Amino acid sequence: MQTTPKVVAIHDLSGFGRCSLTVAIPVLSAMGVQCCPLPTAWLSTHTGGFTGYTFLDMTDEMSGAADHWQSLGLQFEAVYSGFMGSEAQMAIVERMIGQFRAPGGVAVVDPVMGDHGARYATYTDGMCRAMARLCEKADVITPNLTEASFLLDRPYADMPGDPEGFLALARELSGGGARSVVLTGACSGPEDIGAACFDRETGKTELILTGRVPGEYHGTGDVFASVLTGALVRGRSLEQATRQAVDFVAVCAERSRVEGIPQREGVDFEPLLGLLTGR
Ligand code: PXL
Repeated sequence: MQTTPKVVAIHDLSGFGRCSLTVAIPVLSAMGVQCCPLPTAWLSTHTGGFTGYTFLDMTDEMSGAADHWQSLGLQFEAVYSGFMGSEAQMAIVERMIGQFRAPGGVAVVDPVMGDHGARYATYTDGMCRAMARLCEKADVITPNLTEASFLLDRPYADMPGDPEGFLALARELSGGGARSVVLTGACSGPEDIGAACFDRETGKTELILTGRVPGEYHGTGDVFASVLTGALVRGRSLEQATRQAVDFVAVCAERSRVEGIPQREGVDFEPLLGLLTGR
């Protein structure tokens, strides 16, 4: 029998508006992966499309939790991080990669910082600089185009819009092949959407696309990175994992469109979790 792989998921816990841990836990569980959550902050809702949300920074708890886990000798097949609550948390995640990534395991950093050219409300310049440093310690990063522009300290307006440009950008973000990159939001035109990958194992780049669903939903990046992480720890190649993530986000977006789900509530993924089981 294959043992159940374990992933430490370091993201916020937002009570309403599917994203972060409320996505990562069910997605990884459905994929047959044990998700061990380490919340970076507790919010009443996520910060996109809501006002007046509460925000409890969990920085002080994180180091203590890491110390406890170390005393237990825990190791994880993946250390997977997303939305951060403070600048200091990036250094804690870096330490956790060193402490907890099992031999042959993977550190997936989703450098959650913003979208559509703008930073998320709670992010500062210092946090974005610290996130760029954390990405250097990752095995796989999953930026969108906005986050790519922050990581490279380049205007969003200068980000590419064509397949060759997306592929070149994915390669550039790898830091000379030091890490694999899955750049989300890449496309070949208005009809499709997906990701541009650079795989450091093969040195190859590839565009992985699907039909574009009209509309926009919050938290799709978190669904994407969670499926990708689950697939990687289940032994899939970067290309296979990206294909599974691209396809799953597309069916979730399509269902949400058909059901008329408000954008800020995130994608209606729960009834679709069965698509992830046993694959
Ligand atoms: O999906 C990214 C994300 C995660 N967590 C929180 C957010 C956002 C984006 O707005 O606000 C709390």
